[in-house]
Amino acid sequence: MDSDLRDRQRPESTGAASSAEYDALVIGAGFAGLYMLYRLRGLGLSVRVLEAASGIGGTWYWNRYPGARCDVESMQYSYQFSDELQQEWEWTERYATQPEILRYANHVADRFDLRRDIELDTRVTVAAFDDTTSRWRIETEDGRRMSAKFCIMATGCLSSTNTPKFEGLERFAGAVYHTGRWPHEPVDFTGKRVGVIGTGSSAIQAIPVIAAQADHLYVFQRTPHYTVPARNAPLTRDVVQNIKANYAQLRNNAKQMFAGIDFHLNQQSALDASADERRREYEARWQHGGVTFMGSFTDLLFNKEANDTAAQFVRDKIRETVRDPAIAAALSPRYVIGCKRLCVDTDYYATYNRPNVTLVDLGGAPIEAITATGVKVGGKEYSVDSLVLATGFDAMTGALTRIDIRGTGGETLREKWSAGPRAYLGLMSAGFPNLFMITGPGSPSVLTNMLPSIEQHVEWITECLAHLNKHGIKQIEPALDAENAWIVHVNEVAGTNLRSTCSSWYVGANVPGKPRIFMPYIGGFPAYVQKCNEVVAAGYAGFTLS
Ligand code: N01
Repeated sequence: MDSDLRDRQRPESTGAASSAEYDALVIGAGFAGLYMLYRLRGLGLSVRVLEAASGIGGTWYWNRYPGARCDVESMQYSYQFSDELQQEWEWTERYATQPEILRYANHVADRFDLRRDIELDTRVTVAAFDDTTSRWRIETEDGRRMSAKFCIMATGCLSSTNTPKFEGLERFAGAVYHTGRWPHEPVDFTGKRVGVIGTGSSAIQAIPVIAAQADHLYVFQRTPHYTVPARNAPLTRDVVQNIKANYAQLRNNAKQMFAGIDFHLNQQSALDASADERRREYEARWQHGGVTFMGSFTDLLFNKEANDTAAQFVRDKIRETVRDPAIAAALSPRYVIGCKRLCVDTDYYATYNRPNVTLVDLGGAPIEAITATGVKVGGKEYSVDSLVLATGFDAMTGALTRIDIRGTGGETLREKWSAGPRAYLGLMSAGFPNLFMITGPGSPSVLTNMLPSIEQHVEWITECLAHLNKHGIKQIEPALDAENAWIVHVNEVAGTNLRSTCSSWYVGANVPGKPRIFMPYIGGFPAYVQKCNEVVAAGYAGFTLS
């Protein structure tokens, strides 16, 4: 790397320093930040990764709630940039548990000697672009300052937790846990009455495990979510060896798929199939387990009538599983299946047959209040000793807007995004030169397997920085018209998909006051990658390089 990119390089890459200067600062040490560090080092840049947590792993560091595991299969929810890594690492279950994924992240950090450039317990509060020096000034919560030519946000899509302003929450005398900020010490619910608020993916994983331990569990449900069985199981030696022998093929197949996951997508329309054929297909996928249920037919997310057939199949399963018809009805969603993110569970519906579990259906109404001893709903108080808030995240934008990010002329990202996020390809936002986002809003991100999406962004950014260096370019940012055109496209594509039709965190509906915009790009991983590659091939079309 020549002096253009390294002009203010720190003399060495270990140890903290005040007012330190780097080529690049990466915010976040989850899977995105770790790989970004590895690649930037490969360019010969001085890099520092700043991480708010006391350990690496991002979402897998924080989300330690009972039952937490990934619902993308472990052999695919892993890096592919190093064949040695993917050959040597041994996943033990079809869906890896949170501790196993965290061990994997730590293994990666050690294997590639990443830790010496990561500062833990370092929360970034300010990132401001200095127009005179063309550098990003970073301030941390503990008052340190650093600067860098490039600032890369690896802050995650689901990392800023959402705690609704429940009236009286601060008065609750028992323990309160958020699934996204679970304590590191074991939490024992034995003999306790526990209240879980929320029934999204986190709750659906936690509820069966907490129910098996607690004296009594109350589940406060605002909206029922669809969930399909995981059918988790230990990975056999044969399965692992077979995948490892053909890993490149599997990874390539996955890249051709909408969600970046290799699986069999039935190309038939649900409406062209007979009722019997549909039942057989849904049943086979239900028995197989996992999110690939939505691949039963090609039009489930494009045609409401087709979608209804899948939704009805799941409602029938709920009725068959849950003995009390009134509870089964309350657990049965009526909206488009796959609109809110499809959940994957182990024994979720069956848990409602347990005598120590009570479903409190809010019927869309708000929780009235939290008292010192319980949760008040419809004039009735449910006494609990502990509260679990499984209330999700300020998704996609929260981790970015809670940092005071200031671009050219002092414009804040918060102001710019006040009516919804605006970014070109979800990678950069006009007015914020040399600031990159990994899996930002407007990229496929949360609609895909996050690992290949992260790798694609990291590799795009790496190639971009190498290009800038090669051509002596100091600054890159999107042209406003290209950014606007991309947002129009993101919205147009969203409008063709049933996923944009309900209240979900994809549209910011879970956070009061958040603008309702479908935030991820729903055109699919292959189309998105093609667009990114075309932009590069055309000399970074849509970007201003100076
Ligand atoms: O959060 P959520 P999550 N009063 O937003 C309810 C990923 N993930 O943490 O549906 C009462 O889905 C809210 O109700 P409603 C995955 O992408 C992955 O579960 O808005 N209730 C909902 O039921 C997932 O989609 C994995 O009406 C309130 C719940 O809280 C994403 O993270 C595992 C409320 C929040 O559900 C987020 O999942 C876990 C209020 N004021 C998570 N506010 C795996 O890979 C909110 N709720 C397995």
